[in-house]
Amino acid sequence: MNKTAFITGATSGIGKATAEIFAQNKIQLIICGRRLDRLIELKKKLSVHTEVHILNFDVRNKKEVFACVESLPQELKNIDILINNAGNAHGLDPVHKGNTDDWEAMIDINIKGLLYVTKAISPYMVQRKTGQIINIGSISAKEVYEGGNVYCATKHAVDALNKGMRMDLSKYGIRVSAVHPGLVDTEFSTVRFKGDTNKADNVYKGFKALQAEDIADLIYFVVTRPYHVNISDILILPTAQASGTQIHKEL
Ligand code: NDP
Ligand code: 8X3
Repeated sequence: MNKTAFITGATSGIGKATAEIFAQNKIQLIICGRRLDRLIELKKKLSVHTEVHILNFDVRNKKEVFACVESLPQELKNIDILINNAGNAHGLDPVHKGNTDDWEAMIDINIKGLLYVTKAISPYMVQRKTGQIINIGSISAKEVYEGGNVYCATKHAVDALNKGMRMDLSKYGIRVSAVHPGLVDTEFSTVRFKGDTNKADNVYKGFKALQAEDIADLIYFVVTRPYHVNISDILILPTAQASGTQIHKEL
Protein backbone atom coordinates (compact mmCIF):
# COMPACT_ATOMS: atom_id res chain seq x y z
CA MET A 1 0.00 0.00 0.00
CA ASN A 2 1.22 3.52 -0.79
CA LYS A 3 2.28 5.67 2.13
CA THR A 4 0.56 8.99 2.86
CA ALA A 5 2.51 12.12 3.79
CA PHE A 6 1.19 15.38 5.24
CA ILE A 7 3.50 18.31 4.42
CA THR A 8 3.04 21.76 5.95
CA GLY A 9 4.45 24.69 3.97
CA ALA A 10 4.31 22.90 0.62
CA THR A 11 3.85 26.09 -1.42
CA SER A 12 7.56 26.86 -1.72
CA GLY A 13 11.12 25.94 -0.81
CA ILE A 14 11.83 22.82 1.22
CA GLY A 15 8.19 21.74 1.58
CA LYS A 16 7.51 21.98 -2.14
CA ALA A 17 10.70 20.11 -3.07
CA THR A 18 9.79 17.40 -0.55
CA ALA A 19 6.31 17.08 -2.07
CA GLU A 20 7.96 16.67 -5.48
CA ILE A 21 10.39 13.90 -4.49
CA PHE A 22 7.67 12.11 -2.50
CA ALA A 23 5.28 12.26 -5.47
CA GLN A 24 7.92 10.91 -7.84
CA ASN A 25 8.23 7.97 -5.44
CA LYS A 26 4.47 7.37 -5.32
CA ILE A 27 3.88 8.63 -1.79
CA GLN A 28 0.30 10.00 -1.51
CA LEU A 29 0.28 13.63 -0.49
CA ILE A 30 -1.64 16.06 1.64
CA ILE A 31 -0.12 19.42 0.77
CA CYS A 32 -0.75 22.44 3.02
CA GLY A 33 -0.18 26.17 3.01
CA ARG A 34 -1.94 29.52 2.85
CA ARG A 35 -1.38 30.29 -0.85
CA LEU A 36 -4.15 28.28 -2.47
CA ASP A 37 -3.16 29.15 -6.07
CA ARG A 38 0.24 27.56 -5.51
CA LEU A 39 -1.28 24.47 -3.92
CA ILE A 40 -3.60 24.05 -6.91
CA GLU A 41 -0.70 24.43 -9.34
CA LEU A 42 1.41 21.91 -7.41
CA LYS A 43 -1.44 19.42 -7.24
CA LYS A 44 -1.87 19.68 -11.01
CA LYS A 45 1.84 19.01 -11.53
CA LEU A 46 2.15 16.11 -9.08
CA SER A 47 -1.15 14.34 -9.75
CA VAL A 48 0.44 12.54 -12.71
CA HIS A 49 2.52 10.61 -10.17
CA THR A 50 0.29 10.15 -7.12
CA GLU A 51 -2.91 11.14 -5.25
CA VAL A 52 -2.68 14.73 -4.03
CA HIS A 53 -5.08 16.35 -1.55
CA ILE A 54 -5.00 20.06 -0.71
CA LEU A 55 -5.52 21.55 2.75
CA ASN A 56 -5.53 25.34 2.74
CA PHE A 57 -4.97 26.72 6.24
CA ASP A 58 -2.82 28.95 8.39
CA VAL A 59 -0.97 26.91 11.04
CA ARG A 60 -1.56 29.75 13.52
CA ASN A 61 -5.30 29.18 13.43
CA LYS A 62 -5.90 26.36 15.92
CA LYS A 63 -9.55 25.84 14.94
CA GLU A 64 -8.70 25.71 11.25
CA VAL A 65 -5.87 23.22 11.82
CA PHE A 66 -8.10 20.76 13.67
CA ALA A 67 -11.06 21.26 11.31
CA CYS A 68 -8.87 20.69 8.24
CA VAL A 69 -7.37 17.46 9.59
CA GLU A 70 -10.85 16.30 10.65
CA SER A 71 -12.14 17.05 7.12
CA LEU A 72 -9.79 14.54 5.53
CA PRO A 73 -11.52 11.58 3.89
CA GLN A 74 -11.23 8.44 6.02
CA GLU A 75 -8.67 6.81 3.69
CA LEU A 76 -6.36 9.82 4.07
CA LYS A 77 -6.59 10.03 7.87
CA ASN A 78 -4.02 7.25 8.15
CA ILE A 79 -1.07 9.58 7.78
CA ASP A 80 2.24 7.72 7.75
CA ILE A 81 4.57 10.70 7.51
CA LEU A 82 4.16 14.21 8.93
CA ILE A 83 6.64 16.84 7.76
CA ASN A 84 6.44 19.78 10.17
CA ASN A 85 8.03 22.26 7.81
CA ALA A 86 5.91 25.46 7.74
CA GLY A 87 7.89 28.31 9.23
CA ASN A 88 9.86 31.43 8.55
CA ALA A 89 12.03 34.13 10.08
CA HIS A 90 10.52 37.61 10.31
CA GLY A 91 13.08 40.38 10.71
CA LEU A 92 16.69 40.45 11.88
CA ASP A 93 16.50 43.27 14.40
CA PRO A 94 18.47 43.45 17.64
CA VAL A 95 16.25 42.76 20.59
CA HIS A 96 15.93 46.41 21.74
CA LYS A 97 14.60 47.36 18.27
CA GLY A 98 12.57 44.19 17.79
CA ASN A 99 9.17 44.31 16.16
CA THR A 100 6.76 42.53 18.49
CA ASP A 101 4.49 41.55 15.58
CA ASP A 102 7.46 39.73 14.05
CA TRP A 103 8.16 37.99 17.36
CA GLU A 104 4.57 36.87 17.65
CA ALA A 105 4.48 35.62 14.06
CA MET A 106 7.59 33.46 14.60
CA ILE A 107 6.42 32.09 17.94
CA ASP A 108 2.90 31.43 16.63
CA ILE A 109 3.98 29.79 13.37
CA ASN A 110 7.26 28.03 14.18
CA ILE A 111 6.31 26.74 17.64
CA LYS A 112 2.57 26.87 18.23
CA GLY A 113 1.63 26.00 14.63
CA LEU A 114 3.94 22.99 14.68
CA LEU A 115 2.34 21.88 17.96
CA TYR A 116 -1.25 22.27 16.69
CA VAL A 117 -0.54 20.19 13.59
CA THR A 118 1.24 17.54 15.65
CA LYS A 119 -1.64 17.41 18.14
CA ALA A 120 -4.16 17.04 15.31
CA ILE A 121 -2.33 14.18 13.59
CA SER A 122 -0.31 12.24 16.17
CA PRO A 123 -3.31 10.62 17.96
CA TYR A 124 -4.10 8.74 14.72
CA MET A 125 -0.49 7.52 14.62
CA VAL A 126 -0.67 6.44 18.27
CA GLN A 127 -3.91 4.58 17.54
CA ARG A 128 -2.29 2.70 14.65
CA LYS A 129 1.05 2.32 16.49
CA THR A 130 2.97 3.50 13.44
CA GLY A 131 4.05 6.75 11.88
CA GLN A 132 6.92 9.15 11.36
CA ILE A 133 7.25 12.83 12.23
CA ILE A 134 10.04 14.93 10.79
CA ASN A 135 10.49 18.35 12.34
CA ILE A 136 12.35 20.90 10.24
CA GLY A 137 14.62 22.72 12.65
CA SER A 138 17.67 24.70 11.58
CA ILE A 139 21.29 25.31 12.45
CA SER A 140 19.55 28.06 14.44
CA ALA A 141 18.16 25.31 16.64
CA LYS A 142 21.72 24.62 17.76
CA GLU A 143 23.41 28.01 17.55
CA VAL A 144 22.47 31.69 17.85
CA TYR A 145 23.58 34.64 15.70
CA GLU A 146 23.31 38.42 16.03
CA GLY A 147 19.76 39.60 15.26
CA GLY A 148 18.55 35.99 15.23
CA ASN A 149 17.26 36.24 18.82
CA VAL A 150 13.59 35.18 18.53
CA TYR A 151 13.94 33.09 15.35
CA CYS A 152 16.77 31.11 16.97
CA ALA A 153 14.69 30.76 20.14
CA THR A 154 11.79 29.29 18.15
CA LYS A 155 14.11 26.81 16.46
CA HIS A 156 15.73 25.89 19.80
CA ALA A 157 12.15 25.16 20.90
CA VAL A 158 11.68 22.90 17.86
CA ASP A 159 14.85 21.05 18.89
CA ALA A 160 13.45 20.55 22.41
CA LEU A 161 10.04 19.52 21.07
CA ASN A 162 11.66 17.04 18.73
CA LYS A 163 13.38 15.36 21.68
CA GLY A 164 10.25 15.51 23.84
CA MET A 165 7.98 14.12 21.12
CA ARG A 166 10.38 11.24 20.57
CA MET A 167 10.24 10.42 24.28
CA ASP A 168 6.45 10.50 24.24
CA LEU A 169 5.88 8.64 20.98
CA SER A 170 8.65 6.06 20.53
CA LYS A 171 6.77 3.66 22.82
CA TYR A 172 4.00 3.60 20.19
CA GLY A 173 6.41 2.71 17.40
CA ILE A 174 6.45 6.25 16.03
CA ARG A 175 9.70 7.61 14.62
CA VAL A 176 10.42 11.25 15.44
CA SER A 177 13.33 13.09 13.95
CA ALA A 178 14.66 16.52 13.09
CA VAL A 179 16.42 17.77 9.99
CA HIS A 180 18.41 20.93 10.71
CA PRO A 181 19.58 22.81 7.59
CA GLY A 182 22.09 25.63 7.30
CA LEU A 183 21.54 28.24 4.58
CA VAL A 184 19.09 27.08 1.91
CA ASP A 185 18.28 29.34 -1.05
CA THR A 186 14.48 29.56 -0.85
CA GLU A 187 11.95 32.35 -0.24
CA PHE A 188 13.07 32.29 3.40
CA SER A 189 15.19 35.47 3.23
CA THR A 190 12.62 37.32 1.08
CA VAL A 191 10.11 36.67 3.87
CA ARG A 192 12.64 37.62 6.56
CA PHE A 193 13.35 40.95 4.82
CA LYS A 194 9.68 41.59 3.99
CA GLY A 195 9.99 41.38 0.22
CA ASP A 196 13.33 43.21 -0.12
CA THR A 197 14.84 40.91 -2.75
CA ASN A 198 18.17 42.78 -2.83
CA LYS A 199 18.76 42.08 0.85
CA ALA A 200 17.51 38.52 0.38
CA ASP A 201 19.77 37.82 -2.62
CA ASN A 202 22.80 39.12 -0.69
CA VAL A 203 22.41 36.33 1.85
CA TYR A 204 23.21 33.73 -0.82
CA LYS A 205 25.90 35.68 -2.74
CA GLY A 206 29.52 34.52 -2.97
CA PHE A 207 29.00 30.85 -2.14
CA LYS A 208 26.86 27.92 -3.19
CA ALA A 209 23.98 27.67 -0.75
CA LEU A 210 22.01 24.49 -0.22
CA GLN A 211 19.06 24.06 -2.58
CA ALA A 212 15.59 23.00 -1.43
CA GLU A 213 16.10 19.75 -3.38
CA ASP A 214 19.17 18.91 -1.23
CA ILE A 215 17.00 18.98 1.89
CA ALA A 216 14.19 17.07 0.18
CA ASP A 217 16.71 14.37 -0.82
CA LEU A 218 17.80 14.03 2.80
CA ILE A 219 14.20 13.89 4.02
CA TYR A 220 13.46 11.15 1.49
CA PHE A 221 16.53 9.26 2.78
CA VAL A 222 15.24 9.58 6.36
CA VAL A 223 11.78 8.22 5.47
CA THR A 224 13.13 5.30 3.46
CA ARG A 225 15.30 3.73 6.20
CA PRO A 226 14.19 0.33 7.45
CA TYR A 227 11.53 0.81 10.12
CA HIS A 228 13.83 -0.03 13.06
CA VAL A 229 16.17 2.83 12.02
CA ASN A 230 15.36 6.37 13.15
CA ILE A 231 17.69 9.13 11.96
CA SER A 232 16.86 11.16 15.03
CA ASP A 233 18.72 14.41 14.42
CA ILE A 234 20.76 15.59 11.47
CA LEU A 235 22.54 18.84 10.60
CA ILE A 236 23.10 19.61 6.91
CA LEU A 237 25.25 22.56 5.79
CA PRO A 238 26.52 24.03 2.55
CA THR A 239 30.21 23.17 2.17
CA ALA A 240 31.07 26.88 2.50
CA GLN A 241 29.29 27.14 5.87
CA ALA A 242 31.28 26.03 8.91
CA SER A 243 28.88 27.22 11.62
CA GLY A 244 25.90 29.48 12.16
CA THR A 245 28.14 32.53 11.87
CA GLN A 246 31.03 31.39 9.65
CA ILE A 247 30.32 31.32 5.92
CA HIS A 248 33.17 31.46 3.44
CA LYS A 249 32.13 33.93 0.73
CA GLU A 250 34.06 34.90 -2.38
CA LEU A 251 32.57 38.24 -3.42
P1 NDP B 1 9.95 29.31 2.31
O1 NDP B 1 9.64 30.71 2.71
O2 NDP B 1 10.33 29.04 0.90
O3 NDP B 1 8.75 28.34 2.71
C1 NDP B 1 8.02 28.51 3.90
C2 NDP B 1 6.75 27.69 3.82
O4 NDP B 1 6.07 27.79 5.07
C3 NDP B 1 5.81 28.18 2.73
O5 NDP B 1 5.26 27.09 2.04
C4 NDP B 1 4.73 28.91 3.51
O6 NDP B 1 3.46 28.75 2.86
C5 NDP B 1 4.72 28.12 4.83
N1 NDP B 1 4.18 28.95 5.90
C6 NDP B 1 4.72 30.07 6.44
N2 NDP B 1 3.89 30.60 7.35
C7 NDP B 1 2.79 29.80 7.37
C8 NDP B 1 1.57 29.84 8.10
N3 NDP B 1 1.30 30.81 8.98
N4 NDP B 1 0.65 28.87 7.88
C9 NDP B 1 0.89 27.89 6.98
N5 NDP B 1 2.04 27.79 6.28
C10 NDP B 1 2.96 28.74 6.46
O7 NDP B 1 11.14 28.85 3.29
P2 NDP B 1 11.90 27.45 3.49
O8 NDP B 1 11.44 26.42 2.55
O9 NDP B 1 13.33 27.77 3.52
O10 NDP B 1 11.44 27.11 4.98
C11 NDP B 1 10.87 25.89 5.36
C12 NDP B 1 11.34 25.54 6.77
O11 NDP B 1 12.75 25.37 6.76
C13 NDP B 1 11.04 26.61 7.82
O12 NDP B 1 10.62 25.97 9.01
C14 NDP B 1 12.40 27.29 8.01
O13 NDP B 1 12.51 27.85 9.29
C15 NDP B 1 13.33 26.10 7.83
N6 NDP B 1 14.71 26.40 7.50
C16 NDP B 1 15.03 27.16 6.40
C17 NDP B 1 16.35 27.43 6.11
C18 NDP B 1 16.78 28.30 4.97
O14 NDP B 1 17.94 28.78 4.98
N7 NDP B 1 15.95 28.54 3.98
C19 NDP B 1 17.43 26.86 6.93
C20 NDP B 1 16.98 26.10 8.05
C21 NDP B 1 15.67 25.86 8.30
P3 NDP B 1 2.37 29.91 2.68
O15 NDP B 1 3.10 31.21 2.72
O16 NDP B 1 1.74 29.61 1.36
O17 NDP B 1 1.46 29.70 3.82
C1 8X3 C 1 17.53 29.32 8.51
C2 8X3 C 1 19.00 29.42 8.50
O1 8X3 C 1 20.98 30.77 9.38
O2 8X3 C 1 19.14 31.98 8.36
O3 8X3 C 1 17.09 28.67 9.65
O4 8X3 C 1 18.88 31.02 10.53
S1 8X3 C 1 19.52 30.87 9.23
